[in-house]
Amino acid sequence: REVAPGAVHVPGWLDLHEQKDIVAQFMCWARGPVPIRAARLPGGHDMSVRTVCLGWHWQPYRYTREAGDVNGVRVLDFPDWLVTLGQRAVAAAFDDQTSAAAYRPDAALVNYYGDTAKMGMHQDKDEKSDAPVVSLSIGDTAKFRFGNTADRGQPYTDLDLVSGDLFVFGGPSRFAFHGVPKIYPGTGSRATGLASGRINITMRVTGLSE
Ligand code: MD3
Ligand code: FE
Repeated sequence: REVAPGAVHVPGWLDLHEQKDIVAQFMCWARGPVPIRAARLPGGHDMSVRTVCLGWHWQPYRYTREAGDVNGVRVLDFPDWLVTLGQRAVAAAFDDQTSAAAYRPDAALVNYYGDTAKMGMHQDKDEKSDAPVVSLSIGDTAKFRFGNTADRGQPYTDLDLVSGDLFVFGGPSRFAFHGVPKIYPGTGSRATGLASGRINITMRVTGLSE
C-alpha cells in the first residue's frame, strides 16, 4: 500500500453505497452554480478533463472564491461531510491519528474523465500548505503515473486506480509529479450510477483564508 514515502494506496476503500452517494452529489455539483468545465491553460489549450470545484475555485494556476474564468459566480461551499471523509481517509492511510483528526481540507477539485481524457505530468503546488492530498476514484479504471519530485520523467511507477480506491499523498510525496496517461473505457460498474467515464475527487488544504 505504501507506494513511496507518504504515498499510500488503499484499494476498494469506498463501498458501493458511498460511491453511489458521491456520484449523485457529482451530478448536482456539475450543474452549478459554476458549471463543470474544461479549464483553459495559459497557453490557450483546454484540458481534456472537466473540473468542478468546491470551497475554492481552481483556475490555472491559482485559487479564487469566484469562477472568473467561467461565469464569475462564487463556488459551492466545501461540505462538512467531505471534511469528515477526508479525516477518515487520512486516518486509514497513516498511523498518526492525531494529524488525521486535525486534517481540514477546504478545497476539492472534482475531475471528470471521458473515454479519451488524460492529464499530463504535473505537480500540485498552488496550495500554500504541505498538508496531504486525498484522492478518491469512481467509475472507469485509470492508468495513474506516480513520479518523482525533480521532473516529469523517470523514475515513475504506473498503477491502476479502480473505482472505490483511495490514495493519500503526504510527506515527501506531496510535491511529486503525477498524471493520468489513460482511461480504460467501459471498466466501471453501472451500479455506481455513473453511466460512463471516471470521477476523481482530490481534497486539499489551500492555506488560504477569507
Ligand atoms: C500526488 N488528479 O487534480 S489523482 C489533480 O486522477 C490530479 O484526477 C488526478 O492530479 C486525477 O491535480 C490524479 C492523484 C493525485 C492527486 C493529487 C496529488 C496525486 C497527487 C498531489 C500531489 C501528489
Ligand atoms: Fe494533480
